[in-house]
Amino acid sequence: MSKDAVTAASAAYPKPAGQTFQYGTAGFRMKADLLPSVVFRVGLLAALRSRYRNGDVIGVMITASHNPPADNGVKLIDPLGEMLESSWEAHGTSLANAPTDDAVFDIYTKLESDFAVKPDVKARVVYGCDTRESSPALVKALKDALDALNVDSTDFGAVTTPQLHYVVRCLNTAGTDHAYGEPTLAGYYAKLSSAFNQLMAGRSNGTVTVDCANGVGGPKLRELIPHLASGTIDVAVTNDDTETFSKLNSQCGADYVKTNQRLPPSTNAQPLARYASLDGDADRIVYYYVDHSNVFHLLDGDKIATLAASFIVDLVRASGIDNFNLGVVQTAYANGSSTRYIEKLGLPVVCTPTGVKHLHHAALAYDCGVYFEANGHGTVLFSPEALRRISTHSPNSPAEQSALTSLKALTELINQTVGDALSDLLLVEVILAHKAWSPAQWDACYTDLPNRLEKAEVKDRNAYKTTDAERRLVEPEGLQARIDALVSKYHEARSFVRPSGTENVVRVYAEAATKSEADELAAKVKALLD
Ligand code: 16G
Ligand code: ZN
Repeated sequence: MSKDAVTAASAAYPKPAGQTFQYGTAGFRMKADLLPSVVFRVGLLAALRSRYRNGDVIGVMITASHNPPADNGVKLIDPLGEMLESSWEAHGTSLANAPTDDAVFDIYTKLESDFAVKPDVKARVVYGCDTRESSPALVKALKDALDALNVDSTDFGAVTTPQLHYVVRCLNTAGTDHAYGEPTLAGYYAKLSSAFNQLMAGRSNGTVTVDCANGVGGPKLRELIPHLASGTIDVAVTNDDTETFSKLNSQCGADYVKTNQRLPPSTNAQPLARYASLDGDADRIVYYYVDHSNVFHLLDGDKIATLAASFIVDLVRASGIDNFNLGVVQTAYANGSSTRYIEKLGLPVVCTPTGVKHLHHAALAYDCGVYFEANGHGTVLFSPEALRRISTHSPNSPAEQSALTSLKALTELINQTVGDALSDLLLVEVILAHKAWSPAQWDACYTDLPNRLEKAEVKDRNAYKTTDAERRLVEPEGLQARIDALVSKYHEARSFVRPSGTENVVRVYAEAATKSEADELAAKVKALLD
């Protein structure tokens, strides 16, 4: 590696003056025009990480998910398709904040020597982006960094975030006994659809209408649909205009539906028909429907988690597999009714801080860990031992055989690297088909407590320190006691305050027995902040 090559390439991407960057919960995310230097330096970090991992393939995804069209972002994907190991986030932050090209190079070489990275290991990186107008220029910045370091790199173009996670895992497991699949989009569609078609054999589930947030999920869902066996489901694709950049995540998409708890205005909703919305990079999904009185009902990540957990538990029992440990992982945002429902099912449930990496990590503790954020990001993980037991179990009856076959197919249908809206869509469709449930029957499992999410601009969000999986504040001192005092005045109430990991705000969540109580509690807690 030559210093000149790196500093000369870096000079084309000067750091904007006066900006401080931080690798946060979802990588770097901000207005796209501030990002070229950050993306260039993330390219260097990806190369270093790959070499540190002895040439494992590292992924770089350029996306700002559900954020507005003017934003963009970048994050790294670790070898098995997980989020970047948290201890490396700080290295991303220090590279991004290096004031000069020389400083960039010095930090890179210092990390190289601190990690004893061997000089002869060749880095391998794959990358992709969502459909934003700013993506091609950022991809170019990334490619320039990879080329300056002579990295063996592959451009996957516009892909969903989970598709890139899938490819990374496939590449790193190829030829092993835990090979994950063919490392191409064709391989991804083949894997999901063959599992889906097997699970849907002889079943038909009617129409589901999918709002694609005018993001990359639209074209990718259209690529998936022809692989689904005819007669199984009919997927009606809406909000899939990726040419008009300003439409991305605007008045549509999973975040819009979840935050506003209402239909995208473009929906012509038919009573009891199924609707789903993806977010801008298709790693989140929520379902919803309107009833006969035209009242909107949201089926969010909590509802998906409970649906999946109860279905899998039933299949495991019906297969004759015992001592199988299934747990559900949620965050503080999970509706209190969902938590109580899971407890009633007799399943363990744990709460972690917000952010996929925390949930994912906690889910690894189980034979089968079901994790979802209420906002619709989630998946199901099967441990290697659970997969081994499922594949070697001998059924004692045709009924056990049939349940076991379904269980095996489910492990193929679910994207186990990260929450994946396309995989989750097929999962929900399969479960509803097996249970012959309408969305209203699904919804009837439990009734959400009314809730309210607010954000507050405060002087310093870093003054807010939480504990107990973000459910309680330890600082500012005395504030939690005042929140507790308010909460005690309402029925079935709960409220918490946490600093956002992606925006310069503090979030306030409240739930209570009635809508007016939840709204009032949220407003009163918000009024305590400064
Ligand atoms: C990020 C997280 C998402 C979380 C959100 C919370 C990942 C990939 N994404 O988008 O899971 O719900 O942050 O944002 O981890 P907040 O900290 O601003 O509330
Ligand atoms: Zn997303």
